[in-house]
Amino acid sequence: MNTDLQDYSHKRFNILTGEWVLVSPHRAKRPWQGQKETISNEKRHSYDPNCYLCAGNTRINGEVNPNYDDVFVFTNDFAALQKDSKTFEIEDGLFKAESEKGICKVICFSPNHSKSLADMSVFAIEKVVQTWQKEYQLLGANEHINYVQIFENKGAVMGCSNPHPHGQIWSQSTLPNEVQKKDSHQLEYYKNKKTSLLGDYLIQELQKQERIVYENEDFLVLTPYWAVWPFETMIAPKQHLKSISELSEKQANTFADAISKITKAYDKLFECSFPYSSGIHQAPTNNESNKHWHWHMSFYPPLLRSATVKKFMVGYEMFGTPQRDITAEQACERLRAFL
Ligand code: H2U
Repeated sequence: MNTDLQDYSHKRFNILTGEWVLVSPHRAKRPWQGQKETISNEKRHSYDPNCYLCAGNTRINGEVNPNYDDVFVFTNDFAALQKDSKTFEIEDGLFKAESEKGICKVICFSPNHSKSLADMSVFAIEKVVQTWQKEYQLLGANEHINYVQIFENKGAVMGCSNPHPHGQIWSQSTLPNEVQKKDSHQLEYYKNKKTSLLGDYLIQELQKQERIVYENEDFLVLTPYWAVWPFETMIAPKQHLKSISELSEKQANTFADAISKITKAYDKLFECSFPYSSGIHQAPTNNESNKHWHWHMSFYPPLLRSATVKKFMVGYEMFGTPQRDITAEQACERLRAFL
């Protein structure tokens, strides 16, 4: 390993977004007298009569959830994007706006209110993966849907409004900012080399063996070289696949295994139900070949030193560049201890 990276301030390049992250390994020991989060380790009941996501309960709009057995999907009652939004474009001098259509869904991972993905069996997570695959295809088939964003906000510290295990799917006409960046960098690389940018990166990671947290037959879980969040990880298929719809049945299972392994390790790291935002970036559903896309899932957890000390993305990071103290290699080593 290049020890300069562990001792001196430096910046690292994110090949997918074209952005830099500032790394300050010498700073990890600074004292903390700032805000401490309250992380609840209180055991929840498997059913909460007041939860709008529990089976058989009534949602805010009056609709009753079915008595679902595993995964349940419904259209978000407070959707951020409207399916029938009027089509318009405004170009008024320097004022520019465009209409945006979309469909937003909520996906309940389990009827059991007390669980999170980390507590669920690989078999149960596989059902979530299969539902993601189905929704990606279903939503993507709509004429006005060109991108499907699957994500989960876990934990009150991430702004999650309900502890019931659930995620969301927002689908829309155009590519969101983060996806746009990854689309253009992967395309440029693919045009030049005719290989997958992320695939070639994974080969290099396998050779180095410095940032791989977990590996199974089909997937790598790693702390990316350019990780921004202290314990950020990525799950990526070794095979060059554009989207989760290309996963075989076996790969849906090994993907579920990778999710299970990393979420369990997270919970063990600070002995709490580890908060994070996770999301899948994959090929747009715009009827183009999108051969340059190599799908992957990222976990962005906010916790820094313990269950109660979180990282704030503020100050220099808002005005300059994201910055981290603990290196990706150190984070990998700490997570690997729980696998
Ligand atoms: P978060 O907890 O991740 O914020 O998401 C919960 C989502 O559930 C939120 O987007 C939706 C909210 O709009 N919701 C409904 O669609 N119906 C309800 O009855 C309550 C919440």
